[in-house]
Amino acid sequence: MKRSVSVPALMAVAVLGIAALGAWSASFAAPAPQTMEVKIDNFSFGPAALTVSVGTTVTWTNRDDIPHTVVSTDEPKAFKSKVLDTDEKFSFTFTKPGTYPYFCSIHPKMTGKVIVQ
Ligand SMILES: [Cu+2]
Repeated sequence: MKRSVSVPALMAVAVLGIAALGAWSASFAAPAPQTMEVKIDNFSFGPAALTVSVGTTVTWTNRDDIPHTVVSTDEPKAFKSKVLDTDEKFSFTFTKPGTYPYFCSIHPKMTGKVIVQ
């Protein structure tokens, strides 16, 4: 091996350079859109009341071992999920301020709300 700089060393420099460039360009990117999680477990939404800012995407995840839905109570409905089996998710992005009550259409006693400010 007569070369003063090995190929692996050059590759390492290249990888570090790309990583640094990525970090640098990420610092100029728009703030990442906010996301919030609601867990469905034991026949309840957690948290039952969630306050978010406009533009937030809320993702509901069914952690229960039976199917549930996430359906807006208002008419017309702001959002309506399909039936979510265990570990399935439903997401909705709230673009207007207001209070959005919702329930599970299979178990109507399960209710929650999202407050968008
Ligand atoms: Cu349910």
